[in-house]
Amino acid sequence: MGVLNVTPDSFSDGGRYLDPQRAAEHALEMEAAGAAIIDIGGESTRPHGAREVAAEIEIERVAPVLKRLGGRLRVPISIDTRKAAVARVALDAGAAIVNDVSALEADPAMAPLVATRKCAVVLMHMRGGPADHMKFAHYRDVVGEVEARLAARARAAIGAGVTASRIILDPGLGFAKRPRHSLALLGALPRLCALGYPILVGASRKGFVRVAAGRDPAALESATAAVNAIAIAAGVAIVRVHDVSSAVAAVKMAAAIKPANGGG
Ligand code: PMM
Repeated sequence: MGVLNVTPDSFSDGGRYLDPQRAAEHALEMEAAGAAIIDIGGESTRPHGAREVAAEIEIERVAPVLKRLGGRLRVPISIDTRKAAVARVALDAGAAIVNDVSALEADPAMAPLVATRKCAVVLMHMRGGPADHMKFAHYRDVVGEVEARLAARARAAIGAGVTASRIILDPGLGFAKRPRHSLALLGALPRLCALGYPILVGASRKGFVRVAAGRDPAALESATAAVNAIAIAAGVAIVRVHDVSSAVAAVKMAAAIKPANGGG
């Protein structure tokens, strides 16, 4: 899943794709580089100091990009939003997946929308909102608590009419999580995969990767690729990334090694 942030302030690519033409070109570049999904977002959710954005502003940012992409991408589009009004516009413009970092909690209209449109949905674990989630980064058993919460959100979605086979779960690395929490969750991916839903992991360039790799962009990309390879080897279905070429190489490599059938 290639990330396209149409925002002025996302932590790694904020401001680069505010021009709709440039954003659409980048989506096509990511597809050419091997992305299987393009995730478009108009609200920054970076860990510190993200500002809440009105639905109208999110729509003003993403709608022109969706319009330019209309029919030009072969891969599905995912809309990264917590707001039903934004998701509706994106679904009308052809998006196939709603990526909701609030796991359908922020907007009561979101679950019915996803259910009636029969789109896929990413339910991500977070506590609080984009502006204050780090206040809630306290756990006794981060893996157990995230696992239980994701299972509960999947049940809630099914209760609201969402088909189970359209649900994707995401531990929400870096969201209401200190680096040690994100690392513990990465160590427990087989357990999250055992919940029975495809798992999505977004590690790309996040703070806990920076802790390991430092600020050098090449080192950060290598460390991100390492996390992606490990995630795929652990059974993860989707990795959300900024640098698609490096992720495709890491994913292909990990997938090539994965079958433990003793063949050859
Ligand atoms: N991370 C960000 C934004 N949206 N969505 C999902 N499902 N999972 C994530 O980990 C996630 C997300 C923040 O990263 P960005 O600002 O680089 O997009």
